[in-house]
Amino acid sequence: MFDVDVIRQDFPILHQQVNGKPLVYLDSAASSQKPLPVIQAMDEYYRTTHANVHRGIYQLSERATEAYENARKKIARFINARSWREVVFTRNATESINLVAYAWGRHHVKAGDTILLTEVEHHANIVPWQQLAAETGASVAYLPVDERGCCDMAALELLLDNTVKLVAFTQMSNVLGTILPAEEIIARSHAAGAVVLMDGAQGVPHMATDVQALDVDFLAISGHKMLGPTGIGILYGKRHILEEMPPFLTGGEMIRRVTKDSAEWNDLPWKFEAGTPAIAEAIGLGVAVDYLNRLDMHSVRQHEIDLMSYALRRLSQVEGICLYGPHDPTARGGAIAFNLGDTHAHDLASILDHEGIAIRAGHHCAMPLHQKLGVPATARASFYVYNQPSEVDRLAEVLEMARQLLEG
Ligand code: 7TS
Repeated sequence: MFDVDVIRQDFPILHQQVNGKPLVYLDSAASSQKPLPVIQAMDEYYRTTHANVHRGIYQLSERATEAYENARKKIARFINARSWREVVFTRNATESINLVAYAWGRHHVKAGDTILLTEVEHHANIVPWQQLAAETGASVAYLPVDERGCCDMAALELLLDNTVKLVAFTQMSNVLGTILPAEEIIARSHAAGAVVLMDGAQGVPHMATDVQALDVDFLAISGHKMLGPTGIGILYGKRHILEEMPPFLTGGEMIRRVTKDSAEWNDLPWKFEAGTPAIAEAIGLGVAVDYLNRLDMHSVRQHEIDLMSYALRRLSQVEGICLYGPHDPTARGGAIAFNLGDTHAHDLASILDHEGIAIRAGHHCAMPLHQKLGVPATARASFYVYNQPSEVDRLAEVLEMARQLLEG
C-alpha cells in the first residue's frame, strides 16, 4: 500500500525544523532523500562486511563481492536488462554519459557525422557530445521542443538523415517535468540507423523503465535521485555494443592479464569498472531498488500524477505565477518550474528557505532550454514519494505571502 504518512517515517531527515519551520523538501530532482533501510544497509556493511571486492580468497572479501554483485543483479531486474553483465557501475549519470561519449563515441563518430540531442537536455547530456564533436569534426543538432518541452516529431523525421550516428535524449525534463515519447524516438532513430542513449537520471526514479521493451541501446542513471546514496550511478548498455567497445578508464579490476607492454580486458561489466568501486554505495542502491519495488513503481508514478495534478491546480491560483511545462499531469513527472511576476527566482528561493521550504532556483543545468523559454532562471519545486498535498499548500501559501511582500 502506498501510504505517504508511513513512507515519511522511513525518512529521518524530513522530521526537522529549518528556520523554526517544519522542513518542506521540494528538491528531489537535484537529489532525493534516503530511507532508513538504505542508511542501515550501508552502516551494516561497514560494521560487518567491508573488504575489497573481487580480490580476496578470504570470507569477508567473498561476502563483500557477493553483496556488490547482488546489488547489480537487483538493478538489472529493476530495468529489465537481459543480463546483469549489461549493468555497469559508474559514479553518476554524468559519468555514464561520458563513458559512452569516450569509449563508444571516439570509435564510431567521425567528421561529418551528427549527434542529435533535444532542446530540453541537462548539460550532462550536451557537453560530452559537444566535446566529442569538437574532437572528431562531427556536429551536434537539436530536436526542437515547444515551450512545454514537447518534441516536434515532424522535425525528428527531417533531422534523422543518414549522418546521424547517435540520438541522446532525456526520458524526463529536469526543469519542465515533460516526459518525452521515448518509444517513438528510439524506434524512429533505429529505423534511421542511429544508436540511442536515453538519459534516465530523472525518468528512472519516477516511472517503471523497461530497457528491453524500449529497445534502448544505452541508459544512464544516477543512484542518488532514486533513494540511493551519492557516488553511484549506472550505465546500462546492450551487451553486443558493450562487448565491442574499448574500455573508458584503465587500471586495476578491468584487466584479465597484463604484461610489461600489453593488457587484456576483463569480461563485462568489469571491463568498464577500473579501480576499487563504490561498494557500500552499490549495496545502498540495491536496497533503494528493493524499497522502490516494495512501493511498486506504478504506485510511485500514480502518486506523482495525483500530487502534480493537485500542485498544478493549487499553484495556478497564486496571482502572478507563471507555471512552465505541460498542463496535463499524466504528461509530466514530479518537477515543476515557475516564476512569480518579475521576482528573480533566487529571491523567491531565499524567501521560501526562510519558511523552511527547500526548492532550487537558477538554470538547473539546462541553459539552452532557458534560452528557449526566454528567461535566465526559473524556480523549481520537485516532488517524490515522501511529498504530500499539505506541502503543496505550504508552498502556495508562502508564494502568496512573497508576492504581497514584494509588491508591498
Ligand atoms: N541528466 C538529467 C536529466 C539530470 O536532471 C541530471 C541532474 C543529470 C543528468 C546529472 O546527474 P548527476 O547525478 O550525474 O549529477 N539534475 C540535477 C538537477 O536538476 N538539479 O541538480 C541536479
